[in-house]
Amino acid sequence: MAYETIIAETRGKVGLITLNRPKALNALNSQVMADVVAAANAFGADAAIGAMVITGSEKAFAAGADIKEMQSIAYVDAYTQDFFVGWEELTRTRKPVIAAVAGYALGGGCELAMMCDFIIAADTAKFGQPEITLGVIPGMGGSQRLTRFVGKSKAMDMCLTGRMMDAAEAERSGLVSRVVPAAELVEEAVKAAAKIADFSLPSVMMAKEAVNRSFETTLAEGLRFERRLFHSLFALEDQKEGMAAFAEKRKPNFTNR
Ligand code: CO8
Repeated sequence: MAYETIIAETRGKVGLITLNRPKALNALNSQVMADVVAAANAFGADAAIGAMVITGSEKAFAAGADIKEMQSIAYVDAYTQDFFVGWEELTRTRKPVIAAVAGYALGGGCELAMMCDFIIAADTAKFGQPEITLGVIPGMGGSQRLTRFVGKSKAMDMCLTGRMMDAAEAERSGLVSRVVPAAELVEEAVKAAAKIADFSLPSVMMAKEAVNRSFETTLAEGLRFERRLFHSLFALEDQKEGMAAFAEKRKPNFTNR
């Protein structure tokens, strides 16, 4: 399907979404939100797809929400329309989503990356929550998700000063899972997604659900939830296949059943 502001394509079992507003450094307007959510939902519903990658350009993953679209919004409209709540739909995608970030991931761009399941950064990546410089604050999860990723002190530093973090600092502080050379970013992210897509989809989905639950509940409840999911995997043919393949020293042939 053709979209206005993104390119959606498949690489084997991987759905690749590339933000494509080069003249605005991939600033996130309402159309980008609609396109990304629609593409993620389409890949989510496609049985041939096991994982997704969201990326931008070499210069910018996304330089934030579209300031020019936002600047004249009236409070009453922002509130009654629950401005940008639509991005939350992306976080309900049940298949894994990897953010592949090169260049600027600022404001809503950093927040979009953090909505994904993990972030692979190019050595050129720069993360920041510069909303304070515009007289506002993060509005797509920056104050909440960044704090969970990097802790209070660094999150406060980023949100209050608006400074940027480079890829090395982002890796050191746990914001990104790995840093790769810029020229290999998309290839590495697609490779990671392809690896995930080769595993048994139900177990991949449960792993994602279990890790995400740790953000929303107590340790005791989370451990119980994880154990119940673990038990339920023994109802799958893929558990029998995966363990038989190990015992027989061969590669498993998962069927997602
Ligand atoms: N919105 C709209 N247009 C943008 C944005 C943006 N966020 N960022 C860049 N652009 C445009 C520029 O206006 C420029 O357009 P034009 O050529 O027509 O003038 C073009 O992209 C290229 O940008 P620059 O010329 O500025 O490129 P530089 O290389 O000189 O600078 C920077 C790159 C440093 C990234 C710079 O563009 C910049 O500072 N951008 C803004 C960064 C920012 O403040 N982001 C936060 C935005 S606010 C936000 O994200 C809030 C999220 C929460 C919303 C949720 C609501 C509920």
